[in-house]
Amino acid sequence: MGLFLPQSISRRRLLLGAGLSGAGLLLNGCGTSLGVRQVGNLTEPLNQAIEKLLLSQNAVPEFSASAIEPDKLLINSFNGTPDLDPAQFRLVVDGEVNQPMDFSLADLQSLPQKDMVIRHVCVEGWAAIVQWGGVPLQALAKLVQPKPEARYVFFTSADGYYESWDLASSLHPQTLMVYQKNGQPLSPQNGAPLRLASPIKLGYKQSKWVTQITFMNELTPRLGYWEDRGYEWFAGL
Ligand SMILES: Nc1nc2c(c(=O)[nH]1)N[C@H]1C(S)=C(S)[C@@H](COP(=O)(O)O)O[C@H]1N2
Ligand SMILES: [Mo]
Repeated sequence: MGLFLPQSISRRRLLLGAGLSGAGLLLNGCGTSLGVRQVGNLTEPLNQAIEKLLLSQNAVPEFSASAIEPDKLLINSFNGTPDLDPAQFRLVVDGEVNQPMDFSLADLQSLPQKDMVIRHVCVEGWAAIVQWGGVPLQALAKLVQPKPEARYVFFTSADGYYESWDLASSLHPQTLMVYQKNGQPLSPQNGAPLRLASPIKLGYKQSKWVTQITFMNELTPRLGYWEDRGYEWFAGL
């Protein structure tokens, strides 16, 4: 993956300032391992469909930190814990976007952090109030700029797990890509370096060990690991 050259940034800024979309003009095909600190300064409007969607979404009430139930979050992994080196980790964000990118863990941690205390609900009959800390998927979307046709998001995990979400749920203000649990770095068993967390979906939608997030126009026959074994796709709470 190429570096994001300052030269490219200033050229990009120039083009954006001139009212051009900047789509696909400036970076090499495989995207960029960021200067998030620099890119974060570039504020671009999302496409109108997404702007409208973001405005329409209300936050679910959160719990206070004293409500956290540290012992109640059970480990639920279909295929053990994959061995991921946080220093080598990259999150690829691609698909139907104007600007595919990849992020190191440090890149993600340099973006504004959001913490939330929410209830995690597993379909197997247990639940736990958990604090998660990370970056809203919405913020990553603002960087990669989904195309107006994007309607779904596909999450690929390092253990062979996979999930697809509708765009609205993916861009909900409390749908986060998290690297902290209960104020501590996420443990490997809970999905480190990076997992999904959201109060609006059942536990099986919340992929651990996420390595790739792909915006899509259509769903593929692979809906999700558990969905392809009979579970419901939307799985809203
Ligand atoms: N990659 C991956 N993500 C996953 C799973 C899994 O097996 N692999 N299990 C899911 C299920 S069913 C639940 S309830 C939660 C459990 O998260 P935890 O193990 O951190 O409590 O992770 C979800 N995400
Ligand atoms: Mo679950």
